Amino acid sequence: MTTLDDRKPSSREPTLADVSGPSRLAEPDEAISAEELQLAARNHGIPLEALRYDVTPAGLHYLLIHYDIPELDPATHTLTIGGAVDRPLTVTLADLRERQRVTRQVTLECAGNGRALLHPRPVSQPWLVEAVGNAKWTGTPLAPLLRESGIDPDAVDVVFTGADHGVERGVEQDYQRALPVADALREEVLLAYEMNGAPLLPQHGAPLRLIVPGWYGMAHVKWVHSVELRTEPFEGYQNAVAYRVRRDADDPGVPVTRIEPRAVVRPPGFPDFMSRRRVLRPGPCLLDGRAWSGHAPVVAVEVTTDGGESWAPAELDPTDAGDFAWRRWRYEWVADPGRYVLGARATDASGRTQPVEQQWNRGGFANNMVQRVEVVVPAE
Ligand SMILES: Nc1nc2c(c(=O)[nH]1)N[C@H]1C(S)=C(S)[C@@H](COP(=O)(O)O)O[C@H]1N2
Ligand SMILES: [Mo]
Repeated sequence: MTTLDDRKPSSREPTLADVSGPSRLAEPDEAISAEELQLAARNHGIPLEALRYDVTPAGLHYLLIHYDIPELDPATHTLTIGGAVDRPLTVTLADLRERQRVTRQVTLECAGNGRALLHPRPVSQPWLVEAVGNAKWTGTPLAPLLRESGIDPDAVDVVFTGADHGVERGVEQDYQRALPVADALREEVLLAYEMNGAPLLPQHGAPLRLIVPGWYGMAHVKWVHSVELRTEPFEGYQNAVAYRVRRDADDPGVPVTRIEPRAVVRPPGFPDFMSRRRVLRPGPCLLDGRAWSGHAPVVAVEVTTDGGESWAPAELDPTDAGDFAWRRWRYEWVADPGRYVLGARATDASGRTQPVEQQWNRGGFANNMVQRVEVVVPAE
């Protein structure tokens, strides 16, 4: 593993580049490093058994925090709306709470979900399939506030700035992400101050975060304090450098936006402590899990017990949770003694579905390869 000292030749003055290397791919047989483990310990995934809950309890929801959780006081926190507007606004949390109040169930998934399963592995937060959660977010719609500020007709992007600060590949920055104006004006987009009926927890963006239903996690800016309209496309790091699907380092790539369809299996039976492989008693067994897509509602889920060789249709539970919440699926299986590799595949109303083989890209983004759950059914 490269250490800080390896990168610090004594012959020159230190720079920000000394704290972070370039983005890189792991060598073919390179094990997960202590740096990746450090990120994995900070940014936990949902324990897959928690797929049992329609609404993910806050402490079981996945987490992704690029820098440090900032310290913000809800009593004095303000949100400014400025830039290319006629009437710049500053509102307090109390002002936001007096506005229209909306609660929406939204499935959040990190764009890097699945990254650590890719070959070669992009070195970053090493997610397997657990970077997902489905919560009830309460707040006020963003669009009316934008309209009240009088958007310049030439505005193209809306930049959201969080209070967290850090450095990434040598670039010092506040966490900032832009949305095209039309996407920011969607009626579903919320400035959220509650999660599952309680004030936001520090790690989930307290006291205020953006919720962009249907989009991968990076768009849902936490600890947001500034909203700025721009008449030129935003070229900040998290839009122009990170979060692009690229074939190689020179490819300008395409921006990561909406969530690709995915179904996950709630692992049946009980696990081995180290390997997490499952042990299941022979006989009838209900397989279930969750499925979601940010493009269009999920219309079908299929199940495999042989690692994707053959597929059988699952049933979708009825739902009133809205188009941006995951949906439960179920499948009646009879487990005969043997070894199995379980997985599920979602298809949405736009026709998008999931590949069995990896769709590789440099950052490991938007990878919705079918999950593999290894199960052993011992003969009794
Ligand atoms: N300010 C700020 N907002 C942020 C992030 C961040 O590091 N800073 N991480 C983003 C990413 S990459 C994801 S996946 C989601 C995770 O949200 P959660 O931790 O509430 O699940 O927050 C997004 N919003
Ligand atoms: Mo993310």
